[in-house]
Amino acid sequence: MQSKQIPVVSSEEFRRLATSNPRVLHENPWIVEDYIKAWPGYEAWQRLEYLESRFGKLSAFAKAPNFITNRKSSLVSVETEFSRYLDYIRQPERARELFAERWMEGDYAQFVAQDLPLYCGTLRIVHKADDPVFAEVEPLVPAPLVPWNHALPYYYSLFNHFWLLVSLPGALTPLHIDNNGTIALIAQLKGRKRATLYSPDDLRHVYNPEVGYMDPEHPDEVDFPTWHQAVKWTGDLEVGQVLFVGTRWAHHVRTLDTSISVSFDFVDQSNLADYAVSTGWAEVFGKRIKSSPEAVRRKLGGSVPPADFDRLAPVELGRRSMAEVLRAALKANDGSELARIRRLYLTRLEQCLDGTDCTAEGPVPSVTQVRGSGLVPVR
Ligand SMILES: O=C(O)CCC(=O)C(=O)O
Ligand SMILES: [Fe+2]
Repeated sequence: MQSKQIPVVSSEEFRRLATSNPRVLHENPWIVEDYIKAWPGYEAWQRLEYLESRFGKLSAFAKAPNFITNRKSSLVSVETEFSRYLDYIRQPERARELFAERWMEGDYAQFVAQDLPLYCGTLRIVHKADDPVFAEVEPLVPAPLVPWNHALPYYYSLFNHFWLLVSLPGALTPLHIDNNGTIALIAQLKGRKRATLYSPDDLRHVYNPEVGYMDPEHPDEVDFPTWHQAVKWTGDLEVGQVLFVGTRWAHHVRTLDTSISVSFDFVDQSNLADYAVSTGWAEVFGKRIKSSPEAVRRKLGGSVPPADFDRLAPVELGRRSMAEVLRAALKANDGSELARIRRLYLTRLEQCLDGTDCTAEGPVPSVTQVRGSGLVPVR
């Protein structure tokens, strides 16, 4: 098996690379240094006390591991408040008392037997594009990258994420792909994490539709007979560094020290087409419309025939409704950058809806991810 080190570059070097190659984030993973040290909140976000004062009241799910992506793995989970989870981070030996009566999947005995820290790895700290939280962590991406998330309707409520992740040594995020063709970044504020990645071309070696994703730390020869043909990209992410994961790159992350990170999924000029045809957001949107047709019908101005709410599959309904939302937003076409992005999104979505082409740019394996106890489209 071939192994490669994820390149570490300064933000200046990254600027040069990305300026000359708009697909730089998709060809291999990158670790970019230093630019997050200029965030207004950089120092505050390194302190658990600050994060507790800011987000302690949020409800939180903590799981061991973070989620599962292989049918043969199991998971335990608790539902709690983020402040209580931070008590656990400070004093993991108090897990039994802190989470008594709070086990959702499995129980304390199973948790002890698994010998894996609970991980609150999906704490949602923003709900909309203009959330004030963003001001503390600006810029989320280095120049010359320009995220287009703010132009995509409902982006932050359709399973795309900006999350705060606090974890103990040994905490595990198993191999997976982020939803919706997004590019992911993991920005490291405290402690270290070890990342292992595989390219979209190598997915067929590390993903088996019958079972799920491989465990890169203990490859199973029977379920993944060609795993050694895949190139394994590895790197240790240190404080002040940011890991970039391109569209459909599979990633596995092991926390090495008590750690604080944020993870952010984004869309820019390089992956808008992938986002437009992804089934993830469309399914979430379609299901939401099915469960609240009245509210949505009002919003759509009656442009999607009422009969379609029941008749269409969620993905199809989600796509059609998004096309309507975009057309309505574009009515007052003002020539702005926002309008230009929405026009591109709509054009790609219409190509998919008229049956011409729903395939994404790169190879698209029909992957699913097991998240918690349910199967969801790959994220
Ligand atoms: O930092 C980690 O544990 C992995 C985070 C991640 O891959 C995600 O949030 O999608
Ligand atoms: Fe991820």
